[in-house]
Amino acid sequence: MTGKDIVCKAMVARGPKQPLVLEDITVSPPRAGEVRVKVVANALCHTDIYTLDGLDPEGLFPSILGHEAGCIVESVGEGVTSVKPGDHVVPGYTPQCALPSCVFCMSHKTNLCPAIRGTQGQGVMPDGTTRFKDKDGKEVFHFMGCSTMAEYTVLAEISCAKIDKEAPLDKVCLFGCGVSTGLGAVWNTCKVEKGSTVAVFGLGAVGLSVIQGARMAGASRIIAVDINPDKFPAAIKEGASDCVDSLNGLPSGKTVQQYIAGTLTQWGVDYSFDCTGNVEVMRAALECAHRGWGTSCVIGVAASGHELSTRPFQLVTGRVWKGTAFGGWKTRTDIPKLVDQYQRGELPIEQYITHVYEGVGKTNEAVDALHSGSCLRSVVKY
Ligand code: NAD
Ligand code: AHE
Ligand code: ZN
Repeated sequence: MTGKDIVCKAMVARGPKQPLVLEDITVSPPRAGEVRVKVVANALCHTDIYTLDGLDPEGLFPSILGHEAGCIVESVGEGVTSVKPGDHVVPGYTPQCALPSCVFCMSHKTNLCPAIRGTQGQGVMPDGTTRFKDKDGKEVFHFMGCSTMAEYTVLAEISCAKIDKEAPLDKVCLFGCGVSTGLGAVWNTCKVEKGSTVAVFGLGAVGLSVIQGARMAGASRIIAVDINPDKFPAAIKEGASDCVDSLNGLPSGKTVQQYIAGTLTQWGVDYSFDCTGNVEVMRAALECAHRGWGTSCVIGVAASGHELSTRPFQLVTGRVWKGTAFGGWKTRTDIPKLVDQYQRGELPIEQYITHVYEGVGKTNEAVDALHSGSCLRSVVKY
């Protein structure tokens, strides 16, 4: 084991639906195969809030949430070779062990490396223990293998995407989750072709990045759907051709799926994406997909206990239902490439940063902003 304990500030999630608590925590040195990082900036994702609200069946308390961050390596544990102190990394909640024996890492069909998924879901490091203690010496759980609502955190080496040191960490932190997920859902999971028609349900950062990805893929028509029309200007800027207010803007007697497949289009869209986490919306997204071949992709994360339903006839008549985790990107190989694309000016992401805060202690304000409906991503700089 190398190094010493670090005492630093963190926002601790003490219980469901409670504000985060600013506390001094002790972060142990990284053990074999682990990396301790200084978190420079952390963006909030809807999944953090969903877990804080007690909706995640895997949610644990007390824990340190956060999984969309830009970090600098402080120290490394025994055997770590792919990063060194001073390197810049974006943590990935989907690791990439890259071992020839990992059928998932060796397959081009998926990014779902299961190497540490079991312990990650239990809120501990791969050896089954935590690196966080509160001021009373009690253990605090990790979250999604990241826990970036702390000034320092410990990651598995296989979760660290090493990126260009010139890239601004308070911007490229966004590649740690939402924006990468939306782009990857379009480019990797669905492989949307030029000329395709697309419908996007939910216009947060994930839905807007689906629109951005679809536009870049050459989609001919992009239908943007939300219950909050304030989201439409941003959707149009990203490339939406039609906006649908599914709460107050539908012709009477029509569901949103009937309006899209029947009125806006004859047979439905080639691709649809759920970016809400609402299972009724997931159903609508499937049912507005084109008869014979339309594909619908579930991105949103549904609350504990919620299940999908549709008439099997929808699938018999050629629609395909699929889903994506982190847009299919392989963390260590692909995040650095997305960052490079951003650096070259080919992939703008600043438009998603609507709120900025200074200091980890401001994270509750960032949470409130995300609840407000006017926020896409709030970035907290530590
Ligand atoms: P967000 O809260 O910023 O955006 C959600 C949007 O959906 C909002 O604009 C909201 O008005 C809209 N909405 C809510 N109910 C709706 C309805 N009934 N019909 C239409 N629109 C509705 O969230 P986000 O950060 O963009 O994340 C979106 C979803 O994606 C969340 O469920 C999040 O947990 C999930 N997510 C999944 C992955 C993955 O890998 N699968 C990655 C990141 C986020
Ligand atoms: N823990 C939940 C599921 C949460 C979930 O689906 N997470 C998404 C990422 S959301 C990022 O903002 C995911 O990629 N899941 C794959 C995985 O391995 O966790 C539950 O239902 O138990
Ligand atoms: Zn996320």
